Amino acid sequence: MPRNQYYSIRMRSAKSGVHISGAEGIYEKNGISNMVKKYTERALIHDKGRADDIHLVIEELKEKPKKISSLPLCTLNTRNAEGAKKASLKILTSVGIKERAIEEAFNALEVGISMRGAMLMDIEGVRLEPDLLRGVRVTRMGITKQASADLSRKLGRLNLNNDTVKEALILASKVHRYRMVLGELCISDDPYYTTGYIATRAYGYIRLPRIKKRGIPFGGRAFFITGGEVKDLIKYLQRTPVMIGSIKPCSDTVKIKDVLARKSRR
Ligand code: WAQ
Ligand code: MG
Repeated sequence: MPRNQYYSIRMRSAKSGVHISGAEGIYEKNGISNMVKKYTERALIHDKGRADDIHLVIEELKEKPKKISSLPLCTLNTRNAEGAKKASLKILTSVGIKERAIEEAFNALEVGISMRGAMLMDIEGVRLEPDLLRGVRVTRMGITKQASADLSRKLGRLNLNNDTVKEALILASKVHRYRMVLGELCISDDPYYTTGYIATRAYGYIRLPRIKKRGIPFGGRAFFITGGEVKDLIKYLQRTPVMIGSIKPCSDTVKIKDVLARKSRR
């Protein structure tokens, strides 16, 4: 038996046919049973209700996960949805995404159709994903034990050490590693989770508090992409195993002008 064999564990749950929650990670063999327990409990205890249908997949990875570092994280002090949108426009247009595309993404996320995956949009806002209802799901990402401990410590100082933030940062770090991806907008579909984020390779992961009002049960993700093979991008997002092996700085509330001035290099 080879040592350091890795497994992708994925969970999704539903209640009366409606999606409740999903989670995933990459683990070594001796971590599997613990995670199966954790993910099952998560599906059974959720703000959106107790799942009546839980799917767990445990898959041995044939490919060694690619190790990358996380995006740096910070938070803007956005006061409401309008402020969050304004900040998103400022930051995302500065990396070449057209205002029209960002408006289009906000509109699509606000109509109330929850997709399982993310929209892919070109910089003009034209949708490029082959399945417009489902979107593209990013899978096969995880974090090493050491990096996870480091991330918990860094987020803990900011009072942000929870699965929602950690998992979103892991997902975004995988996504923005791919050159074709210019930016991302994310709003949780959890009715009580009102902080969203935008991300770009240069600026990192930028949290946007109060991007939606409490009680709204939908959200979504949009990846803004530039020229290249969409097929290859989708294959990377869905299939290439990637693990976060080191953590970039996580900072407290920052001003938008500081974000724009301080581009990190990856
Ligand atoms: N791949 C692509 N899209 C996804 C995936 C995935 N693996 N998982 C979820 N989505 C899409 C889908 O349309 C969901 O409705 C939407 O994103 C939101 O998913 O730092 O919890 O899991 O405090 O509800 C942001 C954390 C939390 C901000 C985001 O997203 C912070 C969150 P959710
Ligand atoms: Mg959710």
